Amino acid sequence: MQVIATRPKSLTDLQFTYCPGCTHGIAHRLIAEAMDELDMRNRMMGVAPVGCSVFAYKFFNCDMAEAAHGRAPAVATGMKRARPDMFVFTYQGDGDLVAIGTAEIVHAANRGEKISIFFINNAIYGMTGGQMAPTTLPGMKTTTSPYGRDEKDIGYPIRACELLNSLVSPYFIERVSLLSPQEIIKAKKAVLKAMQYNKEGRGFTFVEFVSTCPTNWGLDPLQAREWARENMLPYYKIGNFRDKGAEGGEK
Ligand SMILES: Cc1ncc(C[n+]2csc(CCOP(=O)(O)OP(=O)(O)O)c2C)c(N)n1
Ligand code: SF4
Repeated sequence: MQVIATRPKSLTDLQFTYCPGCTHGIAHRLIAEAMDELDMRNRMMGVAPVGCSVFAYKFFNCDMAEAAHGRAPAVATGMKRARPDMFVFTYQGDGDLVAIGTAEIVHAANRGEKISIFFINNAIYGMTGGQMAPTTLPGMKTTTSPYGRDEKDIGYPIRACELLNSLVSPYFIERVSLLSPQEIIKAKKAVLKAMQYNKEGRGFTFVEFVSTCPTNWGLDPLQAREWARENMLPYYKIGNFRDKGAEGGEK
């Protein structure tokens, strides 16, 4: 019998703990497939975040560490500097990366650490019950913004790719979405590119996934995808922001 799809070797056999329709599992799979295809697993070290993906250290079948909330880029920096022969990535939600971890991500990017960051933007704090995140959209209702985010009071949502793109050092920055099979195929290409650059030791690579949290958005999985398409994609525009490899190398 011809095998056309298997579970990536870079994922363990454990069943994911994510809610039905959550895009965390898709992002895990894309990263694991890239690790397999680029033959990086035996030299890969990942850093898991705090949030719904706190158990990422159980799901990825490579060396993994767990960082305190927001600190993954700092932990990854230490790992990569201590073991430059290894490949290092972090996996972080938006509460983790652009709230409590804002300083860590900005400075790791600014230093041009040779690590990959995979950033899951679902516009909300998922694990803790749907509180407002820095990425929550204007007018969006959450448990801590029951009348909708008021940008005059709270400020506008932070766009991580655009923020990091203001820095000189990052090597690769791209925002992708996980809302349809076609978009997932495109997302895979960005993950592969980030991982390839990681393998070649080129520099700091960052991929943001526009994601869904059906549970805390109070929608079913299909409605959540449509909601994200209508509301998130106009604000979080898909595209490549930086690719120094395509520009012919280091600037
Ligand atoms: C220092 C610290 N502050 C707060 C928390 C509580 N906390 C756990 S997960 C989380 C938010 C997670 O949201 P996000 O990073 O967006 O990930 P998601 O669950 O949506 O995937 C918070 C505030 C914590 N664990 N540690
Ligand atoms: S709460 Fe949201 S982000 Fe967390 S697993 Fe469920 S759907 Fe995914």
